[in-house]
Order: sequence, then structure tokens, then C-alpha cells
Amino acid sequence: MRVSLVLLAAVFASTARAQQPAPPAADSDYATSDVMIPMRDGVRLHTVIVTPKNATAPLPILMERTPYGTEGFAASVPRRAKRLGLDGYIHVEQDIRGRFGSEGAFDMNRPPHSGHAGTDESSDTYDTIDWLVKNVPNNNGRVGIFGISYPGWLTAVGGIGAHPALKAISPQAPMGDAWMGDDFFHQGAFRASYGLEYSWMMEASSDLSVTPSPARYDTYEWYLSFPTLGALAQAVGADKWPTWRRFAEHPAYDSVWQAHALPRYFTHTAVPTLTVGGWWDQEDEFGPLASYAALEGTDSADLSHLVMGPWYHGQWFADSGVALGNFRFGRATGFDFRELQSRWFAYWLKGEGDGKFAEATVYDAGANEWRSFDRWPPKEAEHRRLYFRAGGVLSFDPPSTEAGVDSFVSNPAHPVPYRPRPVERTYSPTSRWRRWETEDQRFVDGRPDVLTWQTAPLAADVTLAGNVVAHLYAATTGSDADWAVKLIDVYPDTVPDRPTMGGYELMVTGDIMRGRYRKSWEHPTPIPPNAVESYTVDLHQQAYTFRKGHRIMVQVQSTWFPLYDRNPQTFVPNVFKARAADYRARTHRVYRTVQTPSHVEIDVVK
Ligand code: PG9
Repeated sequence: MRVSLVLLAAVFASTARAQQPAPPAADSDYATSDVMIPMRDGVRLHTVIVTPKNATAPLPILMERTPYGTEGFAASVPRRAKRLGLDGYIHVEQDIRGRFGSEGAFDMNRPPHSGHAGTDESSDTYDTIDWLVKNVPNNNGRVGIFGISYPGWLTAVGGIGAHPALKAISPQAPMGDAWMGDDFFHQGAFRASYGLEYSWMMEASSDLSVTPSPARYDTYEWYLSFPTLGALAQAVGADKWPTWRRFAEHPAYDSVWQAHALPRYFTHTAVPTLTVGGWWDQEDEFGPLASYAALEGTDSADLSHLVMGPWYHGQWFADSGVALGNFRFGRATGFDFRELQSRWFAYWLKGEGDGKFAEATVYDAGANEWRSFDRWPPKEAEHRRLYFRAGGVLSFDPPSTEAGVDSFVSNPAHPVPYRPRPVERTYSPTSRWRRWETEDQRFVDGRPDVLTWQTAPLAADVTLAGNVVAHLYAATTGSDADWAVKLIDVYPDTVPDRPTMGGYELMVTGDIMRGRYRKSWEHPTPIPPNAVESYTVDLHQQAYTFRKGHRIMVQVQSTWFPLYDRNPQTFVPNVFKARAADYRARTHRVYRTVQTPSHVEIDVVK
């Protein structure tokens, strides 16, 4: 996500050569310089430095590194610095290798030490900081980094082998694991529309000058018009893009994806770290939770903290955070966050404030309140199970019968849309992409290929805080199947102060897994037809109160199209090479017996 901060021009003396004159920032209180900073292997990275002109004391540096370009950064700094409460910093933005004005080659989420002459994004960050503290006039020798999404991942890896001047980082929506739960796959199910359109946007040019152009407004129809992933790739020339080739050549969680997984190598930090994410982040919700968890094991100095708010991808940066789609939060959560972010950086980079920050600050959007915890997930949480029962009932009581099953036919020719159609191009100006996870799930009610179980209206609040995991016992007549599970808050039939929310079905959390990986993410195996197998679908975490009078609902379906590609439902070694004839309608059965009690487990607190 593009989050250029910015400030104005003052070209200071340096060993680096100015690349081109930077546009002056709109505010005369700032000066901008535009430089090429040399890395240890000689590659030079284009960097914009925006400095307050009339500082009376040395200032800290706040940096963002980005693959999305620095255009507009300098001009936006004065306004943004005010809005974010980040006045009194030298603001820096840098193009990473191979992007826009920087030299070198781009490699999507470059793994550690895999770049030119053993460089990586951590070493580029180190070299940049080293140059900045030695060359930027009037800096106080303290540097912070922040960024959202790709820049969030860059922020996190900047904390590895950190330069001694790096004093605070805030990775926000960092992609954690692109195969397990973030942008490109979820638990093995390929994110077809996102994966295609993102690699198209990033790799058809090095400067975003090519916009993905699906041939139909409703991309549901467009993706459906290709019988296979191979036909889709051929139609748009996707094999030219390295990231698409990585998808097609590495469909399983092999060493390539493992090497890209942030929680596997970002396991300790000596730099104060504020990890930030959104509960309804449609791109990288898994990343912040997984990378925070990875740091916790070694965080004896209590440097790592977490903020999770009720937000879509990056919403906290500029939005008031009062609402997401139809969902209202009762307060301006974006302002709340920015005030916290301002205090965080001021403490670590300017020595202001008392440094008291909660370990985990999470927003409960059911109760409409921030909650703080001294550990996340909270240790006092009780694991409770919501069992699938006969007649579409969901209950905390397990099934007591020997028989019990619900079934549906999943037909790849008629996949369930993941959001109401038309499904606009992901990043088009009219796209409803960023709100999709909060759409009213009634749009799929009544589809025969969506199974539903729900509780009676709750007699008391149920507060979820922590993990959510679905355990399915299921069978298919085919040899592969996807399992998408949604945990939903059903509003009461009438909501007097907001009649439009009567009966609303809000997805509190949901995710998908590809059945072939039920035993191993690395080595997929066919599902024996008609055999009852167990499947674990990680729905990650949430902090959410289901209010008295609401119902809790669970839905299971096998398609979420075109965000997720269609599973052929016939086991093939590589789904990117599946033939049209492999895509077959199959009957899926979900069991709810004493021996096979399908359920969703949630962490509940008082
Ligand atoms: N979600 C985007 C992304 C991050 C990391 C890798 C690939 C894509 C982004 O918004 O930057």
C-alpha cells in the first residue's frame, strides 16, 4: 500500500549526487533534497529527504521505504505530519531496489541475503540509515521506520541486524506469510484475482505505469470465462511476471515460500517495535498477528507491542476509522491510533512522555471499545467450542447422536462470489475491495452450496478474545476440496436506532484452506473419495463481543471466487496445470456426530 509521508526541499551537501530536482513541498517551512544513496554493493537508491527548516534542536529521522514510488511525498509531508502528530521529524522516503528511481533489481519480498552480492532489504536499510545519520544536517542520530503493507514488511525486515541508530519501528500490516495467510495464498488456496492483478501491476512495469485491465467490469465473469489458471495466464501473458511464475512453479509451501515467510526469520528484535494490523484487513491480517507472535518468544525486554483495530488494509493511516462499510464503531478509531503512534515515536525518538504502552491494544468492535491486555492472546481466555448440530443449529453443547451430516454440491462452474457482484477490479476507483469482509453475508443466504448453522439469540454477551479455529470432519466425492469457514455475528431482526442493520450478517472472521494440504503444507496428498477426514481451518484471531440478543452463525462453503481460484476437486499435482476436464462438481459432506463433531473453537474471556 502506498503511504508516502513527505516534506520539502533543501539540498544539503553530500557525497551522493542529486538525481533530479525534487518538487518543492507546498509548505515553505520544509526543505527537500533528492539524493541517490550508495549501498554496500554500489547500487544507489533514490531517496527523498524532507527537513523542517527552522528547527531549534537536532531532529530525529522518520523513514519509509517503498516499492510504490516517491512522487508526491515531499508535497504531502507538511499536511500529513500534522495529521499524524509527527511534526518535528526529518521525513525520508526511499525507492527500494529496482523500483522507480532506484538502481538494481526488484525481487518481490526478497528473502534475507538473496540479493546482489548477498544484500537484502535489511542491509539496504542499514546502509541507508548509516548514510542518513552521517549526512543529513541537524539530525539527532535517532531513526524510526514505519510503513503499511509492503512498506510494513520492509519496516519489519529493517529491524533485523539493525543499525545502532535505529531506535523504533512500526511494521503496519506487514505481509507475514504470503502462502499461509496473506496476499497470495491462504492455507494453500490461491488468491487468484489478487495474485494476478498485483503481479500484473507490479511486474508489467517497474513504475506502476501498466494498470491491470481485465476485459470485463464484473471480474467474476471475466475470471470465470477462463476454464483453467493456465488459460488465464496465457490470455494476459502472466508467465512474463516473476511473481506469477513463482505461484505457478511453487503451488505448495515449499522452501521457496518458507524462505519468504517473515515469522520464520523475524524472530527477535532489539528495536522497540509497534506492530499494527486491522481485524478486517483484506490483504494482510495474518502478517501482523504472526510476526508479533514470532517476536514474543524472545521479547524479554518487552520491546514488542501490538495494536489491532477494526480496520481494512491501512485504514488507520488517514481515515477517521468511524466506520467500515456498513459497520460503525462508535468512535474515531483512526484518530485514537494516530495519537498512540505519535506518542510511541515521540518517546523513542525524542525522549518525550512516560513510555507506558500496553502490551496489546485491541479494538472490540462488538462492544465498541478499546481493550488492553498484558499478553496476547490473553492467557485467561477459555477455549469454547461451537458445535454444528442438526437443523442448522450451532451450540456450545456437542452432538449426542451417532449420525448427522449436512451436504452440498460444490460446482466449479457456479462458484460462490466472495463479495456481492459486480466484483470490480481489485484496485479500481469504484472497487468495494477494501470493505468486502464486512459485507452483509445475506447475499449468499439461500445458496444450496453454502451451509449454515446458528445459535439462538444469545442470553448474555459472549466476548471472543484470541484464537479462532475451525475443525471440520468432512468428506468429498472428489479427491480435493477447499473449505471456507466464516464466523458471523447476526444482528437482531430489528435494530431500532439503525433499521438498515436489522438481521445483518457480519463476518467477524473467516478463512479458507485447501484440503490437499490437510496433512502437510509442503507435501499435498489426494483426499480419498468419500472418506471422512479432519480439516483444520485457522481463522486467526479476533477481539469481538457478540451482544446479548445477537446470534452466532457459522457458514461453510467451498468456493470464494474469484478471490480464490476454483479447486478442480480432482487431485492434480499442480493446480496451475489443471486441465478443464479436471474441474468437476462434487458432493461435500460435513459431519456432526459424537465421533466427528465439526466445530469452531473460540477463545472466550469474561
Ligand atoms: N498488500 C500489498 C502487498 C504487500 C506485500 C507484498 C505484496 C503485496 C500492499 O498493499 O503493499
